[in-house]
Amino acid sequence: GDQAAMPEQINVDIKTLTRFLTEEQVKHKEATGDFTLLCHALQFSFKQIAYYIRRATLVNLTGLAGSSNTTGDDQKKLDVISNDLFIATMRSSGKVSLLVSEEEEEVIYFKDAKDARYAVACDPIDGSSNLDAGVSVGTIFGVHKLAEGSTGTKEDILKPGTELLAAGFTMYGASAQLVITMKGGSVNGFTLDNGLGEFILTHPDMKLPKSRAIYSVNEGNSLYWEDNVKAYFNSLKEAQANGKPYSARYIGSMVADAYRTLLYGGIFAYPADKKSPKGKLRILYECAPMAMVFENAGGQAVNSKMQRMLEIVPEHIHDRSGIFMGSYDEIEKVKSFHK
Ligand code: AHM
Ligand code: MG
Repeated sequence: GDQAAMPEQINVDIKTLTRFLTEEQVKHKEATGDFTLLCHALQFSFKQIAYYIRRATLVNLTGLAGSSNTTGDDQKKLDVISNDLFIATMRSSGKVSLLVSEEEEEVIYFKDAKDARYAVACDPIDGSSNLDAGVSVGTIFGVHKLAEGSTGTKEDILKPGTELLAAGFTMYGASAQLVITMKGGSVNGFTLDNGLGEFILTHPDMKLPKSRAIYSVNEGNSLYWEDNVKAYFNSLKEAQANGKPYSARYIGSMVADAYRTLLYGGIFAYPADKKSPKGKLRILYECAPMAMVFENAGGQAVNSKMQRMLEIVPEHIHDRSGIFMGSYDEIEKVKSFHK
C-alpha cells in the first residue's frame, strides 16, 4: 500500500518556533514575555523577506536601487525593501528601543516604544551580490538588552558579543532556514514550511563536527593576505594525514557558507588583509552573531589577531573585523599558524 499516506506517519506533534519560544519562556520564571514577542516580530520579518526574495524575479525586484549605503556598497532593490520591512516590523513590535542596520548610517531610535528593553543589530540581506543569481542569501541578527535604567543609547549596542541575549541568522535557500541561539543555550535550526507559514524545528541542538577538511574563503584575495594566513591556507592544500587535501567551498554569502559549516564542519574565513586591514565583515551584525552561534554549537570564532570574536567591543556601529570561524579543531589549527 501507499505507506506515505498512512496517518500514523504524519507528525501530529510539530514543534513550531512559536511553540519553542513559549516553552523557553516558561523555563524562565522571571520572563515577562517581551522577549518572546520580540522573537515573534523577528520571525515575521524573516517570513516577509523570504516571500519577496522568492518573488523577486517575477515582480521586478532584481537589480540596483540606484543608491549606495553607508559602507559604500551599491544597494539592491531587495536590500532596501528588506531593510524597510525589518525596521517597520521592529518598530511595530513595541519591544525594540534602538536598531542598527547595515543599510542605515545611524542608529535608529524608536522613541515611541516607551518600555522597550531591547537593542537589535541586523544585516537585512547578507550576501546581496548573490541575489540576482538566485543564490542563497540571508538575514543576520543580534539582540542586546538595555542596561538597567537606560532609556536606549548607542552604548546599549556597542557591547561585546559575550553580552548578546540572542543571535542567529536565516538563510533563504531551497527552503528558508532559521538558526537561533540564546545566551548560554544550545543552537536550534528551523525550516519554514511555506504551506503552514511556520518555522518548524528541524535541527534541534545543532553541534558542529569537531573537524572537517573543508575551507571556505575568497581565495582571490590571497594576493593581499598576510604571510601566516597564506601559509595556513597553503597547508590545507597539501596531503593531510589521510593523504588527501582539503576541499574548497565558497558561496560568497556568509549565511550560506556558515550554514554549511555548521552542518558539515570545516572553516569559514574572511581575514583582514593588506587591502582591508580592518577586515570586511561588520562586527555588530555579521561577526558577533555568527560567533555566538558557532560557540554555542561547539565551534570557535576568532578575529585576525586570533582573539575571541565575542570579546571584541566595537567602537563604532559599522566597525569591521577579520574573522575565522568553524569547527573547534580547525580554529585551533589556524591559531597554531599565528603563533
Ligand atoms: P553584504 O552584507 O554586502 O552582502 O557583504 C557581506 C558578504 C558576506 O555574505 C560574504 O561572506 C562576503 O561579503 C563575500 O565577500 P567577497 O565577495 O569579497 O568574497
Ligand atoms: Mg552583509
